[in-house]
Amino acid sequence: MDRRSFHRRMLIGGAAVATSLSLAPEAFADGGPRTAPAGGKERHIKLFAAELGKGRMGYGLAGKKATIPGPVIEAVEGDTLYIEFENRLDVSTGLHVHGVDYTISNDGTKLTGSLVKPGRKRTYVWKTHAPGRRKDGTYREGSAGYWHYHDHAIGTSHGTGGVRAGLFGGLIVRRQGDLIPDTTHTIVFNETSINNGKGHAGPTFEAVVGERVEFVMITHGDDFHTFHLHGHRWADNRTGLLAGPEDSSQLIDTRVVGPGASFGFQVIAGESGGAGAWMYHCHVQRHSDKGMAGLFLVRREDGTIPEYDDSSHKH
Ligand SMILES: [Cu+2]
Repeated sequence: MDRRSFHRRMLIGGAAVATSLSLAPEAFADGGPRTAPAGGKERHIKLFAAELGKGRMGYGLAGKKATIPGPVIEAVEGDTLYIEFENRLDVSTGLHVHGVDYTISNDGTKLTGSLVKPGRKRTYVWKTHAPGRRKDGTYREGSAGYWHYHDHAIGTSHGTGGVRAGLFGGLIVRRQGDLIPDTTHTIVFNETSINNGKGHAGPTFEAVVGERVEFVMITHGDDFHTFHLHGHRWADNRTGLLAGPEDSSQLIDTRVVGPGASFGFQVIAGESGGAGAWMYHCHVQRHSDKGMAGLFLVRREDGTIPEYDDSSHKH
């Protein structure tokens, strides 16, 4: 995105918030943050699983490379996702998803006969729904949330080998009107690695002050961790954002996470502390001392970062 137009958007967005404490989409002036459209669409995605060498495996979108973590898949409540999944591995695998609606034949497990043999394809159908009322009048929650998908077949019938190798990715289901970020990053604590990186260290994420940055945070493996981001905070609720002054969700900058869990949030990069090399890391000291940390590099508009020597951090 062009930085100048971005900066202009931020100023307008800031003014809108200052005059109205509501975050309802209609509160934004022209040029304010984008919001999620109405759901109800059919989304067709081609996803594959492939070897990445040295025992690593990843997911990729057709025409692109497989990565660890796999691509973030997005939907709006009411959408149906048709995931045409191709198994390029030499073992059977499947797609197992959390949080959304699917029939047992879309479970992605051996038990349910919903795996894909090497070289074969299968379309998994993931549905989502908006909040509503059941026939008995009770409230039914919607599908919106920060979810994830992963292998549930390789190594053991729980996918212990596949997940260890890197077969996982984020799934975001938005509610109509949810704020759309400028960028989204996935952070996966997998055993004591971050995104299966070398020496436990996580990737460097970059932003310019004022950008709306979203993080999807997933945990796998056998360990519990405490996710922490320096200089920023978020709300402990579905979106990570407070809806307004009456929203009593707790503001946090750490969150205890365990295997199979996921959550997400958005921050305005450097909103309160400005530009800087802001660390994110596991706050279990034994884990952070092993190197379970990464950087959220927030630059000034001119590209510089205070108190930070780029050259000393190049690996
Ligand atoms: Cu940890």
